[in-house]
Amino acid sequence: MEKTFLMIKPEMVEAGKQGEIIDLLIKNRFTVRGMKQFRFDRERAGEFYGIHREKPFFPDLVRYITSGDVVGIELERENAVKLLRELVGATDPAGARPGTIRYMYGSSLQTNAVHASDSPESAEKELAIVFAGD
Ligand code: FUP
Repeated sequence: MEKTFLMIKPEMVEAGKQGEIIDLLIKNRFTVRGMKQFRFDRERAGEFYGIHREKPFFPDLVRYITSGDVVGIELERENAVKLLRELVGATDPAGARPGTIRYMYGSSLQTNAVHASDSPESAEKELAIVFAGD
């Protein structure tokens, strides 16, 4: 069974929307294998978003993702990575299709509600960072 990783971002946790998102995942037949609410420090956030380190939006992205608690969720399903990306929708909520999480809950390119791994390799790396030492 394929694994993937979903992260509920700070503005969603702040708004108490975790339950709604988890409900959507379960309704879409993902199995929750692990879950953790925590706050990134700058170092771990930089590691998590390491692929974006040279991008102009990187400092802002780290400031935002360390601004409050997030919920990291290990998920399992056949074809989990692709199906979760479809459920999550386009990076910019303005371009996300109706029915996707980012269409329903996203409000800007930065505050786009959730993160989902873009490949099995990214999922493995992100799960290792988030659940390290547990
Ligand atoms: P995604 O894989 O859909 O989460 O999107 P990316 O990996 O391309 O981007 C990672 C995060 O950086 C996104 F959640 C949104 C954020 N971002 C910005 O804040 N500004 C930008 O100009 C581009 C992306």
